[in-house]
Amino acid sequence: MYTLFYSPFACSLAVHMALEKVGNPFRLEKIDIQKGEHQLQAYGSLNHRKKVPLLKHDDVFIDQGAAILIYLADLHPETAMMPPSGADERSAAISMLFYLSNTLHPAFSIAFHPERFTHGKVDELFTKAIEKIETILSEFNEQLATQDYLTGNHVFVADYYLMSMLNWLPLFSMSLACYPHLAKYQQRMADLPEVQRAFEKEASQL
Ligand SMILES: N[C@@H](CCC(=O)N[C@@H](CS)C(=O)NCC(=O)O)C(=O)O
Repeated sequence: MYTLFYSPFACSLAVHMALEKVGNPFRLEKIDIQKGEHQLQAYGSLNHRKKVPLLKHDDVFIDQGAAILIYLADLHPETAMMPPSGADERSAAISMLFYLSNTLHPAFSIAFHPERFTHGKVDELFTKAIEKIETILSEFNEQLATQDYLTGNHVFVADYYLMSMLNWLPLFSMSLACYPHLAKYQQRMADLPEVQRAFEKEASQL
């Protein structure tokens, strides 16, 4: 049995989408980061890094969103959430997942909490983070002019990860108006049943 420790509409949403795609019963444990529940001892005893997502799979605990996504894709090859080892598309799919996790997600983390990352000017760091996000959105917009999903014409777990982050743009008064291919991509992703189920369940938990 899987248990996902998540906060509504945080990056854990990507893992939620993947679990919906797998389709086996799973439990959701809400750790509301807006209320600081991730800082509480009860959660810290499960995940000393005090972040979501955390996945419990029987006796195994695994954190780091990208790692969890690969873990689930590997355990459920029938879902085709990652290209299999040896497939031509595998390198691009892994590379994209790492790019999201080590470049785009940290830019959002800085934009959310610039004060955590500098002893200097918070406003300047915030502006830099937003510029980084815009640069990456432009890059993806260009790629999506000629393909339906991030690394081609198949949905892989990196798409769930990006989808969870696109949802944060309005929090920074940003939109996809200047990124038409990315806007169409967001709609295409929003139409997927696993994405719809995850959104609906998390919206009901706000
Ligand atoms: N490196 C971690 C980062 C996870 C992360 O930053 N999660 C955020 C939610 S999107 C969180 O728990 N934030 C709470 C906080 O930083 O106080 C991963 O990739 O899973």
